[in-house]
Amino acid sequence: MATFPKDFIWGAATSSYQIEGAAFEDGRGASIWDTFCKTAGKVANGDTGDVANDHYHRYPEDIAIMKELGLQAYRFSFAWPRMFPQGSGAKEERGFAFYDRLIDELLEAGIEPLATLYHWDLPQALQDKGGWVNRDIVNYFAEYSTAVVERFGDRVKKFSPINEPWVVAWLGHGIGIHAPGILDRRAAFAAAHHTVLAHAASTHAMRAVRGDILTGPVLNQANHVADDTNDAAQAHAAAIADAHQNRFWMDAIMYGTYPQILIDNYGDELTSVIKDGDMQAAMVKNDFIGINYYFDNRIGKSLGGKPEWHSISGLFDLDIDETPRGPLTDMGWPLSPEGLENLLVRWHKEHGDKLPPLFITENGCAYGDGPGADGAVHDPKRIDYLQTHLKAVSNAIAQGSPVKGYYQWSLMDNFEWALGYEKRFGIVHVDFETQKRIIKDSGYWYRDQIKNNGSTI
Ligand code: PNW
Repeated sequence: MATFPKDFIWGAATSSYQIEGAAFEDGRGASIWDTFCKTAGKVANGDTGDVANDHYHRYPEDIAIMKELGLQAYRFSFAWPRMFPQGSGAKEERGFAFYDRLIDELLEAGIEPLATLYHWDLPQALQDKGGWVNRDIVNYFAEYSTAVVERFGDRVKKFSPINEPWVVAWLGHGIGIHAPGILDRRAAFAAAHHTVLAHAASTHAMRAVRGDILTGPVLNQANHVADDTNDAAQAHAAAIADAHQNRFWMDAIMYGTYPQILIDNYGDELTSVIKDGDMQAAMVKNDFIGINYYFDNRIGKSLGGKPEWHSISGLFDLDIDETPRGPLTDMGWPLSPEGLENLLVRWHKEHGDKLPPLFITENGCAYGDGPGADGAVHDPKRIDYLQTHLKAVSNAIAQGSPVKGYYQWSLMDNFEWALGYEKRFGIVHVDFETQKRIIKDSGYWYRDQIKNNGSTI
């Protein structure tokens, strides 16, 4: 049995490039993902977001599905290049008008929007000026943030500036498996610092337009768990990993500091981009913190110089065995629901009353189940994943962690970035040939939990 507060918010999430399609319609400018997808060898099967789920045209059907599932809230993102094809300056009214239609239809269906301003589809024109590595991005992002709240702030009351700045910095600029595909630790530290400044600048810009909106970051967090905490190398690796993934943004936003261990180990790669006053500017009061949680990372013994599983550790000069243990999802990610509970309790203990309300802004898993002979999609492993993670959320709440809502990732199967359409995270199945949607068993299961406020979890 699980218990959730009466006003707990039950939602699901998507992002613009992953579902919208219509990549060349109504004046939309190119984004860095358009460019990346067309670069040979970057995305599985040569997949692109050109059509994706065709949500740009099928959003009424998708909202009808949300309604059928009983979703109370929907987290989506704006495509910056739809509204500012060149990133700044001239506006494209047809882009703004699309989001008017989407938001109005959501409200009509009684579904509360939570809008992300940046879920990785940077206007290519801004990348051509250096993108996240160029400090000017802070002003461009603030200008865009102002325009968004001026237009939509009458109807959208929850905003989040940047989705997963860790991924922007480290997958985009460190190991280059995401757009813009840069492999350079120094560039990644610069991008990371600029996401911190851009978060603060965007928050202030949005609040200057309206006082009645709630804003907060969305951070992808994980525990980094050493097999043997008495092993000095493992303990060191765990501390570095925790610092660059979790504490970098938490400490900056809450206290205006970066973890000393990063400064000690990477020196001017980080400090050279910090200007006087930056760290004071970084500190910003958030109305909530969004946490995206998928899995914990294992930190094992030295491999003798060859980091195995994913190469972020290699980038940080950490020689550890990261091979995950136990059953894996289609992403190769392990199952660690206890990690979600630990994380939520950790922030509550560390920050106490200073910690704003938390939302789980993403949580979910990829499994490839498709329609069976009966036409239904049976995905018991996804149900199990959602059940165990929601139980973890309820356990954390019982220990005092201020979690106020949960947005499942993802409403529907979609373009899973460099892994293309093969990895299916949806509680709704999508046939990408026909665009037919089928609610999976997990979708019906989630509908029942929403109805009961999770009381049978
Ligand atoms: C998130 N990791 O990305 C994104 O916000 C979604 O757009 C994405 O579809 C979803 O998770 C599933 O991947 C992540 O390497 C990408 O730890 C990579 C990691 C975590 C989250």
